Amino acid sequence: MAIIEFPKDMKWGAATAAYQIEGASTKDGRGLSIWDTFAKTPGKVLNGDNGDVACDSYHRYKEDIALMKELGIDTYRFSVSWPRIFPAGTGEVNQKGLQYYHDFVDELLANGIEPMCTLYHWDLPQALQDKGGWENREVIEAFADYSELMFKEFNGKIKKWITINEPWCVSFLSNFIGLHAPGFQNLQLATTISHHLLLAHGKAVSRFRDGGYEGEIGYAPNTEWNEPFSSKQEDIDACNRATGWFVEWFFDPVFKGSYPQFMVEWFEKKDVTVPIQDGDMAIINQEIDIVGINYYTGSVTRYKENDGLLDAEKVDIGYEKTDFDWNIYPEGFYKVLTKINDLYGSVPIYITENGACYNDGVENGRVKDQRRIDYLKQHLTSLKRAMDSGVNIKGYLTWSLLDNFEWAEGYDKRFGIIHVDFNTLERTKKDSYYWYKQTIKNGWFDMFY
Ligand code: GBH
Repeated sequence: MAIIEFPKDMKWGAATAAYQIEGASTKDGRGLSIWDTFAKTPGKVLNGDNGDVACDSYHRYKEDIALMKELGIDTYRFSVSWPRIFPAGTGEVNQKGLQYYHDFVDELLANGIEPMCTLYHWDLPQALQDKGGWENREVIEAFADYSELMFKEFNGKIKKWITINEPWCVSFLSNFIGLHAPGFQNLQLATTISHHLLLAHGKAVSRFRDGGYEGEIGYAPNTEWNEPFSSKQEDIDACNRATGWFVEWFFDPVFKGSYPQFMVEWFEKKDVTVPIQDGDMAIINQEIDIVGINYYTGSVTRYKENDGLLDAEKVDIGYEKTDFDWNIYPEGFYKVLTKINDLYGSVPIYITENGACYNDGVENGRVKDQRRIDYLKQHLTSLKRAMDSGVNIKGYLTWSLLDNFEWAEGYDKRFGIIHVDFNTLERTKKDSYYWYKQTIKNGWFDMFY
C-alpha cells in the first residue's frame, strides 16, 4: 500500500471547453467563430471533422451534469462561447445565448457543483478576426466588454473566472506554428498577439475589480517541462528558453510587470519585438486571485543551431507516451509547479487541466482505460509532492469530463473519463471515471491498487 492523501478542503473537478463539446453551432443565434472557419477549411483538421455537433452538450447538458453529480466533483470548468453572446463579437447581445448559460449554470448550482467559467477558450468571433483578430487592439476592448457583460450577468452565480485559456496556444501555436485557428505562420504576429492577450486579461481583471463583483479571477497558462539532454551550458540554456516560453513569458508580465529579459534578448536576436505601449505593463501587472495551471507533458531538449525560434530541439530518449505521442513525464509537473512557486510566490493555484489521450473503446459496455488511471495516479502523486513542498494548490480539475472535439485532431483523440460515441452521442463511463469517483469520495488513492 502507498496511500496518497489530499487535504479535506481540496477541490476536485473536471474541465471542458465550449467548441469542443457544445455542438449546436447555428442554434439560437450563435455567430461563427474562427474555429468554424478553420475546421471547414480543407486540410486543417484531421478527417475534416468540425464542432457542429461535437458531444451535443448544448442539448444534453442535464445528462452531463447528472454524470458530474454522480462523479462527485466540487467544481466544473467550462468555457463560454463568445459568439453565442455577441454573434458579431461586439454590439448586440444575443439574449438566447445568455439564457442558455443561465440555464446551464442554474442546473450546476442546483446539483451542488461550483461553476468555474473560462471566458476565452479559443473561439474568437469570426467577425473580429475579419477586423484583424487579436492583432487589432480594438479586439482587446471587445474582450473586456464581453467579460464585463458576463461578470454583471452572472454576478453571485459564477464566482470563479478564468480570463484566457492557454495564451501560448492562442498566440504561438495558432499564429506562428499555425496548427490552430486562424492558422498563420508569422512570429512577429504571434508575439504581438501574446502581448495583446495579456493586455486583454489585464483589462478584464480591471473591469472585474471596478465592478466590485463577487468571486475570484485569474488566467490559465499551459506549462511544459524540459530536461537538458546534457550538462552542457548550451543545452541547459535551450531548456530554460523552451520552458521559459510557457512560464516566464506568460507569468513575468502578470506577476512582475515586465517580460523576462533573457527571452526578450533571444526574441530580438530573431528580429522580433513586443509592441508595448505606455501603460500596458501596469494593466497586465495586476493582482489576480487564482492561477490556473494546465500541464500534460515534458521533454528532453537540447541546443540546435538555427532551429526555429528557440534553437532548441526535443530529443526522444524513449519515455512512455500517450496515444497523442506526448511523453508521460509526471516529474515535470512537480518541477514546473515548484518553479512557479519559487518565482512568483504562493498564489493560490488550481490545476485547471491535466489528463491523457488514450483511445480505448467500449467493449461490452465497459472502457478499460487503465493507462489513464495510471497517468492520473502518477500526476496526482507529483502534485501531492508539490503540495508537501509548499505549493499552494487549491484544486485539481482533470481534462476532460468527456471525449470531445480535439482541435486539429478532430474526434480522433480521446481525453475523456467518459467515452462518447460520436455517431450515437451515447456516453459511457470509463474505468477512470469510477477510479476518479472513488478518489474524490475518499480524498486519497492507493498508488498500487
Ligand atoms: C489543452 O492544450 C487545451 O486547453 C484543451 O482544449 C485540449 O483539448 C487539451 O489540452 C488536450 O490537447 O507535441 O510533445 O511537443 C494543451 C496544450 C500544447 C500541450 C502542445 C502539448 C505539445 C507537446 N498542448 N503540447 S509535444
